Amino acid sequence: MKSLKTSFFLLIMPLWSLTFLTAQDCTNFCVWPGDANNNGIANHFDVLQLGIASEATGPFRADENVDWSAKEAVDWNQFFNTNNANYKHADANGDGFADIGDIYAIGDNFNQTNDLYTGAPEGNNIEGPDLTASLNFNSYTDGETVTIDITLGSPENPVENLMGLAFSLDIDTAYVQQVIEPVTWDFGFIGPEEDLFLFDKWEPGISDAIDFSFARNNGVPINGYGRILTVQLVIIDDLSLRFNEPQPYEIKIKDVLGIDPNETDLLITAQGDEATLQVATNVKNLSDSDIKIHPNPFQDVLIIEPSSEEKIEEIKLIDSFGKVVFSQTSPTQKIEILAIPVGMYFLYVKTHKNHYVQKMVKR
Ligand SMILES: [Ca+2]
Ligand SMILES: [Ca+2]
Repeated sequence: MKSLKTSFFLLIMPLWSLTFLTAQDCTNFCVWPGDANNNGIANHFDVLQLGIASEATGPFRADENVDWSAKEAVDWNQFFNTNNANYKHADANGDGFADIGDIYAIGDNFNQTNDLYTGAPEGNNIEGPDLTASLNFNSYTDGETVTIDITLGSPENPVENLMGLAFSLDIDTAYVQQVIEPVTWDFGFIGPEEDLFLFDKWEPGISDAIDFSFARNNGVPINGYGRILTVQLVIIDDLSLRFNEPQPYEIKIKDVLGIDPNETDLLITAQGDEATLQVATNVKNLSDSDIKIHPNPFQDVLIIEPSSEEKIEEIKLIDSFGKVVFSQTSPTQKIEILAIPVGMYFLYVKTHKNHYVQKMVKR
C-alpha cells in the first residue's frame, strides 16, 4: 500500500510542478491567449493574424488554458510582419494548430490588455475603396427594427487582394434597445463560410460600437465588391416618452483595417448613414386613460384597475437604459415585479386600441 502511494506521488509530482512553473514563470516572449498580433490586447484585429497563420502548426503549450495570463510557449517557425510577432501567438488555445479553435479565446478575453498595450489605434480611415453602412429607411419610430447593410467596395472601386478586414460599427446605443443576434454574414463576395474566420462582438453598456472582423482562412485573398453583412437592431420602445421631437440617428463605421497577404494596410474608407427617429404620435399618457395602475412609487406589487372601455393586451416595464425588465400579456389585477433595482422606469400599457406610458418609481 505504501509503495503504491509513493509511486503515485512520483508520477504526479513532475506534472504538477511543470504546470505550476509554466503558469507562474513566463516573463519573456510569452503568449497571451487571444492576442495573436502580440500588441497587448485581445480584440477583433487579432482575427486578421489568425487568418494569416491559418493551417500553420508548431509546438503545443504545456499550459493550454486560455485565461488571460502570460503563457510559456516555444517559438514556431514563422513570424508575422505585424510587430514581428511569432506565429505561436495565434495559437490561443495552445494546441499546436492555428485554426478556428483559437477564435473563441479572442472573444473570451476581448479587450483584455497587458503591459505591451500602448493604446495606439489599430484601424484608420484612409482613402480607398468604401466600406459603407446603410440604413434601410430614412426614418424609424418607437420599437421599430432597423436593418443595416454593410457593403465593401463598388464596381468602380473594388477591393483587391484582401485577406481580412476588421472594423467597428457605431450604432448610437442611446437609441438602441437590442441588437438582434446573430448578425447575418453575406457569403456571396467574401467567400463561403468554410473559407472564413468570422467574428463579432458587442458589449452593451460598455461600448457604443459593434466590433467585426473576418479573415480568409485558406491563404487565398479575394477581389471584388458587394454586401458583406447585415445587422438588425431595435429602436428603444420609449422614444416618444424621452423626446418630444424627431431625433437624428447616425451610424458610423470607424477603425477600419483591411490587410493583404503581406499584412499591408489596404486603405479602406469608412462611410456611414443617417436617418431620423420619428416620435410616435399614438402613445398617450396613462393618466389620460381610465386605466388605473398604482401605487407609484411601488415596491413589488402593482394593482391594475382596468377600464371597461379598453382591454389590456400587454404591460411592460422598461428601465432607463431601454431594457425591458418585466413584461406580461393579459395581465391580472395584481402583478408582482420582483428583483429589479430601485430607480425610475417607464410603464407601457398596450390595449386593443391604444398605447399608454407612465413614469414609475421603484422603491
Ligand atoms: Ca492584439
Ligand atoms: Ca490552436
